[in-house]
Amino acid sequence: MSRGPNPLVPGFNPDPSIVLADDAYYLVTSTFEYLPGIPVYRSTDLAEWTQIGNVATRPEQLLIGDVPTGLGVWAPTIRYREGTFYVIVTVPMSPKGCVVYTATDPAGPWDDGTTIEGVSGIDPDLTWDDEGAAYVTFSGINFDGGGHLGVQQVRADLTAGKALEEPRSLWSGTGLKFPEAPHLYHRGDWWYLLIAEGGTERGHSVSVARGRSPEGPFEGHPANPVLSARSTPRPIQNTGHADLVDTPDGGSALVLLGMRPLGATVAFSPLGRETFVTDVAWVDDWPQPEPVELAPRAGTSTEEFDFAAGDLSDPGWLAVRTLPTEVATTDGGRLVLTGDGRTMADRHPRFVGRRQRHHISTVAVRLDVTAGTGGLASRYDEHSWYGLEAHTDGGSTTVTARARVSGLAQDWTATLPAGEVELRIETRLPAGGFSPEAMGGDRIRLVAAAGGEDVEVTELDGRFWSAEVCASFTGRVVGPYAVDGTVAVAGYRYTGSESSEQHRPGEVTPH
Ligand code: 6LW
Repeated sequence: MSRGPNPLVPGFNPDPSIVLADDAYYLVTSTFEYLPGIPVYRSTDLAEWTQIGNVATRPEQLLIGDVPTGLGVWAPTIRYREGTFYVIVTVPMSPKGCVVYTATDPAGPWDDGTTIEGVSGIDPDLTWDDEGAAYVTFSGINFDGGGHLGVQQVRADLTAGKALEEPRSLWSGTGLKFPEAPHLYHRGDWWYLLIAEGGTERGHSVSVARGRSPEGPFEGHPANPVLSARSTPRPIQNTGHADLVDTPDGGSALVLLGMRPLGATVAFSPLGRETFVTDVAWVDDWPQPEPVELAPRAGTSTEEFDFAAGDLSDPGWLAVRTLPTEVATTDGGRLVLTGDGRTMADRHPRFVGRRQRHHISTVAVRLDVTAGTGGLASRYDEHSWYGLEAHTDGGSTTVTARARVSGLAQDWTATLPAGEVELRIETRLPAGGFSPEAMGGDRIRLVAAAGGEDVEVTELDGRFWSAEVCASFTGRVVGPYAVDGTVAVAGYRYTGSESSEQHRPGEVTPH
């Protein structure tokens, strides 16, 4: 039986990196233009995870206040050595560049980070040789337009923040595009170099090489790539960007990113790139990963916030290019957002949200919109979002459902009685078979309820808010926002579950 559950850490959680330290596992993922940056998840059994904090909880740690969408925090690596946790990451288009953070408690606080000069690229890995020399191995990129340089490496002084040599080229895979996400491990007599290649889309793959020293030379596995879902009907696609770890039962496993596409033919992934796990066997001193199997947790997962004091301190809240506490405050058991005219189409919306983690989900907020205009939105980025916006004026509340896809805009309006309004975003699996609905992504219902009335304002085809269409590295983040005046949120409720049916894009049914 394959290891699970899968997804292991659901929702927008790409580029996972993992470390085992003192009988606990710690896992970090990418956050791009969101703050706080780099969630830290903890597990003692490699199966159930709790977010215990974030690496970047102070804006000066990342300097992404104006970073272009999709850049920001890319692909962290977490490691542990002699009582200290290290996270190394690149922050493209921020002055931080390639930066190493340290902490003695992975829940934080983490330090402000030390930039390593002389590393031009993405996806840095950190390891030490037997003498304690630090190696940074990365995917080299010439940001002045020179393109991809393959996997490179430098010895580095982490305290002084500089490379100790010019980058050297290492083994860079089998020739597929974008050799990236390198991780180096010392096991027995070998150093293993694990990389991703093929790009983060359907061709994504894991390849491995080994050598006698961290600097190589490395020889590739004869059957590389050792893992890929490309051109298969597997329900988990895009598998790659892996990190190796020992399992509690004495074996090995990879954590890696993947996507769960929906739709009958061409398939769309509403939740973006998530974190998965799979077992690894060792054959002739080579790692041999198992295919990644879908194994969602059973039952319904619920999260509820009533905004009694301190509720925004939960580490799962996100805001765009700023901290959630800069956008919203709690007051008298309510979350208060103040608008300044900016909408969800702005690069700095007055919005706080949480990851959508299940295909079948409902997010509901209860709002007082007598002193302002605002609502509930699901965001991929400022070009791609949908939601419900409300304002109470006199005896009624006007609710507008808004859908935005890269410059295309459509609105629908409903009128409800005045008073507290509940706004709900509900997502469901697409229909089976070959109906027109089955050709799209998930089905999204935008619902408003007030004064005993429950109105479906519109239903949307979720393909337009999927990683494939949004061309985005992120996923859906759902939460309340304000446009004008003040909007008070009395409660936030998330429920999510998965179907036990396996969706296999493009699978041929024998008859
Ligand atoms: C990441 C790279 C990639 O740095 O996408 O999955 C980039 N592949 O390895 C952003 O997540």
